Amino acid sequence: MEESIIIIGSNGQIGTELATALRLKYGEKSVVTSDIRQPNTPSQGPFEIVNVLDKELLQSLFEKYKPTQVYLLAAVLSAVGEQNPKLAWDLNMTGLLNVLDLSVTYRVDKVFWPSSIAVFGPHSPKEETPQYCIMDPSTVYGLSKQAGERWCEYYFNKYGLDVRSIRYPGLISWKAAPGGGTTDYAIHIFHEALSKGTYECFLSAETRLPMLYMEDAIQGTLQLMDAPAENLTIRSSYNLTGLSFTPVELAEAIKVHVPEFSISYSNNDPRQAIADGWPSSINDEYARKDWGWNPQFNLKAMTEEMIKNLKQNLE
Ligand code: AKB
Repeated sequence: MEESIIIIGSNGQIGTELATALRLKYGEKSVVTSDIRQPNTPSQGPFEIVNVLDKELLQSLFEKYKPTQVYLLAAVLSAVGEQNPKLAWDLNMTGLLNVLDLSVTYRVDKVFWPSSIAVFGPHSPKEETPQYCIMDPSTVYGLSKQAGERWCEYYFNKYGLDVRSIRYPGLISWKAAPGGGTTDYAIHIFHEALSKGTYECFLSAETRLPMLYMEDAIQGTLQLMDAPAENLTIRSSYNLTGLSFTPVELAEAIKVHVPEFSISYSNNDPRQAIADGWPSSINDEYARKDWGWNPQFNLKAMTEEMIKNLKQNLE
C-alpha cells in the first residue's frame, strides 16, 4: 500500500533531515512536511502551514492527506522551556494529545513521537541509565516528555494506536540549527571553532552527556518505524544512545582538525543545572534487542564528519 506521511514541525533540527530521508525512501510526494512557518529552503515535496495547537486546522490536514504515518516533531526544548514553562507544557502536551486523538480517528497506521533523556532526573542512576528506573525530571520539558510517554503507552493499550518513540540524547548535526536545548553546545562549538577558533562553553569542562550523531538518529528512527509491531516491547519510549563525552573531550577531538582551537567555560549558566540532572550515559539494550539498534558514529568519526561538512559549507 502506498504511504502517506505527515511530518509536523518539519523545519527543525530533526525534521529537516528526517523529511529528506523519508522522501528518499517513500518518494517526494508521499511525504507532507508542515510547520508554523515556511522552511528556509524550498520544500522538496508538499508543505502545509499548520500549528499543532489548532486542532481544526490539524484535522483538515489529516482529512486532506489521510496519513498512514505521522511524525510529531513540534516541541519546545529544555532550555527555552524554562523561560516559558506554561507555553512549553501547552505545546508539548496539547500538541501530542491533538495528534494522538486525530490518529485514532483517522486510523493512522503508525505514529512517531520523540521523547528525551530529559525524562530522567537527579535521582535516576547517572551512569548507563537503564530503561526502567526512578524518573524525577526537573525541567518542564522533562515533565512534558515523561507525561507524553505515559500518554503514548496509554493510547497503545486503550485504542491500539501503534505509537513508537525514542528518548533522544543530544543530537549533533550540521544541516539545521538546534532549537534551544541544553546539549546545543555540542553543535555551537563546531561552528565557532571553524569561524573564530575559540568557544565559550555554557557547560563546565567535565559535564558528560549522552549524544548521538544525526545520521545515526535518522537511521535509528527509520529502523524503529520499520520494525514489526510484535517485536516492540516498549510503547512508552526507547532509551537510545551513540556516544557520551564532556566539553573538554570534544574540544580535544576538534583540536585534531583545528590545532589553534581553544575553549573556555562560563559560570552560572542556567543550563548547567539542567545538565547536572541528566544522565551521563545511557543503557539502550532494549533498542538493540528489539529492533537491532547499532550506532555507527563514535567521537572521532562524528567530529570528522562535522568538520568536513561545515568546512564545505563555509567555502
Ligand atoms: C535538549 O537539550 O533539550 C535536547 C534533548 C536532550 O532532548 N537536545
